[in-house]
This record gives sequence, structure tokens and C-alpha cells, in this order.
Amino acid sequence: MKFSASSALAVLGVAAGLGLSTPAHANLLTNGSFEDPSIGTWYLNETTSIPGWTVTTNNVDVVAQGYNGPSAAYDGQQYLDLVGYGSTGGIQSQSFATVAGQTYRLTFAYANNPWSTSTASANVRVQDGTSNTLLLQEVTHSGSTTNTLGWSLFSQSFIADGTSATIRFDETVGGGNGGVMLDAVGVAAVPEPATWALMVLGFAGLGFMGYRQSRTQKAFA
Ligand SMILES: [Ca+2]
Repeated sequence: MKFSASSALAVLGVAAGLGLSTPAHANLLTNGSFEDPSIGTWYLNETTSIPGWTVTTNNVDVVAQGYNGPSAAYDGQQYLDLVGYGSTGGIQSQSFATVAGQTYRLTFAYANNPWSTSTASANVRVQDGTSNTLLLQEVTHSGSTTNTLGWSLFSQSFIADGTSATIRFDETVGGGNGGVMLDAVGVAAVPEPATWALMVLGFAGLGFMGYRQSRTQKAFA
């Protein structure tokens, strides 16, 4: 097949029309970065009510950057301490729509409460609409300080088996002042092979157009 700039444009047009022109994936979670509501610098909000989330065990802390010394949030100005007042804590995301058989990627940043010398651990679990577990893993963190929380990054994929799913976090190790810190929780669909094929075609077309342009410029140089 002869590949022309116009056919490259057609491929790009098709890809764009299908919403596949960029590999950027929309986060299916609301308030995954715990920025809503803004609680102001230097404050901590011990709460059982966070937009987009249900507090399932005890209470949790939404923490504003600056409260734990100069250490920074991973994303934005606020993050979550999975243990509020007490020694346990848990949260569950709102239900989000899924397509059975589609692969999704769960990503988040985690650290541990810098005021404790204890290691902190939490279970992260993805459940389908009937509470079957699609992904279960324990994350463990230590060494966070008030200067730097030393955020670690979690990234695991799961395959949906129904029309909805939820993410939940449950503190397992740490106790009072030993909570796991969470930020930038996101879920996004992983592009399917067909999508990648379209994008590769699109990029090939762009490369070819660049080649044609440079040849044209040379011809006029
Ligand atoms: Ca945040």
C-alpha cells in the first residue's frame, strides 16, 4: 500500500474520532488526590467524610502539606493518613464503571506517618460489584521523615469481570500515629492492542509527513 500524507491524516482522524489519539488515560476515581475539600495549609482534618470515598473503619486524617514538617504531598497540597484518632482505619472508593474483560491499572503513592518509628502496612484491594476480589496486595513503608515522606509508587493491573468496581485500603500494621499515607490514587483503562496498533499507525504517519516535509524543504533549499 502506498502511504501518503493524506492517508496518515485519515488514520489520525479515525484515531481522534474514536478518542484514541492520545495515550493519556482518564482517572476513573473522584478525589483520588484528596484535594477536596481544601483544608488550608498547616491543618489536619480528622474525618469520616471525604468526597468520593467512604471511611469504612474508624476515622482517617486528610493532611495539608506543611502539617508534617516541611515534607510535601506527592500530588497537590493534601494527602491521606489512613489512621486518624485511634489505631486502625480504612477507606473505600466510590464505585466506578468497568467493562468486563478490560484491563485497568491502579496507581497510587504511599508513605508512612513520619511521627512513628514503626513500619506501616495496609492492604489494598480491588473488588467487583459483588465484592469478589480482583486484586489484593499489602503495601509496607518505613523511613518517612518530616523533611521528606519518601513517597513510593504502586502500579498494578487488574481485569474487570463486571460493570463496576471499587478500591479499598485497610490499615494492617502501624497503630496510633503509624498510618499509611496515600496520595494520587488513580484507576485507568489500559489501552487494548487494537488501540496501540492505531496509535502506531498514527505516529508512523506523522513520521512520514515529517520525512516528506524535510524532503520538500531540501528541494527548495
Ligand atoms: Ca494530593
